[in-house]
Amino acid sequence: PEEFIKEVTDLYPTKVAKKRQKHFIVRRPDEEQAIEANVRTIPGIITQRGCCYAGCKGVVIGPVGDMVHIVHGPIGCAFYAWNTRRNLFTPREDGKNYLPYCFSTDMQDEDVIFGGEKKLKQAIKEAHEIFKPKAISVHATCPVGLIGDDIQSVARQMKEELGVEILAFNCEGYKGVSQSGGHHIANNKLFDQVVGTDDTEPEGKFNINILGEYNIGGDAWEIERVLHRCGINVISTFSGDGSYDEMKRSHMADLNLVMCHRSINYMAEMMETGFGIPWAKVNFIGIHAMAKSLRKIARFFENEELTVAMETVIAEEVAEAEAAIAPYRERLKGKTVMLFVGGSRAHHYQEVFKDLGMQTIVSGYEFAHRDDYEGRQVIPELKVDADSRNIEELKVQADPDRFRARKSTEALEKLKAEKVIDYYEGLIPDMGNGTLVIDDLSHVELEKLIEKFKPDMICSGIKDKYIIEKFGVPSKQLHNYDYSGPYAGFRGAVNFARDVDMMINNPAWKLLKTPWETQPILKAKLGSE
Ligand code: CFM
Ligand code: HCA
Repeated sequence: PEEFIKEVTDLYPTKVAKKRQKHFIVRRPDEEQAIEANVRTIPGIITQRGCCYAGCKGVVIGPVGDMVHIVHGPIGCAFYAWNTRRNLFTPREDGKNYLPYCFSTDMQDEDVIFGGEKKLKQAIKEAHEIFKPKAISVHATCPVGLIGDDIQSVARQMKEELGVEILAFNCEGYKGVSQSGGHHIANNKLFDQVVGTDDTEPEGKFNINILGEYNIGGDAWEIERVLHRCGINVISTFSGDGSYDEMKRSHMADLNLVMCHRSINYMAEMMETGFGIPWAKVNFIGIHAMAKSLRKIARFFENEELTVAMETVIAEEVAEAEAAIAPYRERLKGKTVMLFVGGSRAHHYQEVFKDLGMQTIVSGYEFAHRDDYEGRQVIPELKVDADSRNIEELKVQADPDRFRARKSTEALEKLKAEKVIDYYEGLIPDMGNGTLVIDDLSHVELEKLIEKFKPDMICSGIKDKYIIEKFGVPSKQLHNYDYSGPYAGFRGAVNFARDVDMMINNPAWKLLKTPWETQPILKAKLGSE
């Protein structure tokens, strides 16, 4: 692997090579290893990353199905975020579901020159008149920030005029260095304007929220199915199958489960400071990861009845899922895989591959921060650069009326010491000796990885799926699941095993000849050297 890093970074001009080298790690379990992450992608390099607007509207806010989400900007930004992320939603009693719609101000040259505020007001008014939603969100795209439309003041005015909550997000695409800034902006406003605004007592005995679960391909439904069987009441999910009303009362929960740490750790921390709700990092991907996460919940509640119920459910569900994946495991064990996905799945999915006897040889995130790689203990030493300073950090204090300690100080300290709450160890500690970790993988690096390590499968996204497959390697999309799913939970793991087997063991790959096997290809160096 060391040789590989040299070979691949030698392809770059010297300055670029020096920068990129810091984004590679050869895993050595006896060393403490640091990686460069959450910094600007070098211009000219083909990255898999997206923008701030994608992180705010596309990822965190978009899945809330009973709100109207208006994209303020030229139509492309709205169009490309229209039902492309496979976040599914079940309408509640009111039957409202706006996810199939695409709402946009469709900004034209004229609006860019003379300002788009009038058009935005008109759009909010129309959406309100036609659909009467409980709340409306407004998302700013790049030109809105450049011309200086004051969407916050428009939101205030229209809230007053129409009497409906309006959340305006200044998530212009260029803010920050990736989607990640958009997650933070989305978390801030949800915390500020939504969470803690309805004090209805929850009905369940063990009340939780699931944070950072977006119901891609129905994942949240499978997770909830199992939690309900155990006797857990899910007040709200941020934000898969998410409902505005449910998020308003999420502060009544006793525990927050954090699935995707990257996109929602801000909310977990703010809810802990503001309302006293501890959080526990979970991973529902893979049979054993799912069982382990359930046991963490049982440990937190320390209730005999719940623990017994959970163990019964685990025993039944594990046995059923193990039996179902056994034939696939037989055909998949020993296969190698590489994972390059967003900010959490490159870690989570390693567990389901372990269930299948497969080995992760290279892994990396697109836009995660160092804590998602190295663990949360590095947070105090993280550099706040100009790009991060660009994103507001809310100063949160305990809510004078709503803060409630969920357990005694001693009990909480004990759970912290046991790493049950407020703890995430990151991806790197789980990587095996000699494996590679690569941050913000570039296109040329991906091609070289395939040539050098010839993996049996690469998990990635739409930007590189077909390039990988042209190399004769099957590529599984871990963002949209190649239109399949759910993959979370016990039954999800079985679906995943079936789909991976279908891909890897498809005889078609053996028939495929890549162009360089039959004809010479040009070799060139990047840059001016
Ligand atoms: Fe979290 Fe996500 Fe992900 Fe993410 Fe994403 Fe996604 Fe992802 Mo695509 S919130 S970081 S910004 S788990 S959209 S549901 S699949 S890159 S690994
Ligand atoms: C995004 C959304 C995305 C893209 C997936 C992909 C998703 O980053 O804006 O590149 O295939 O999950 O839909 O991550």
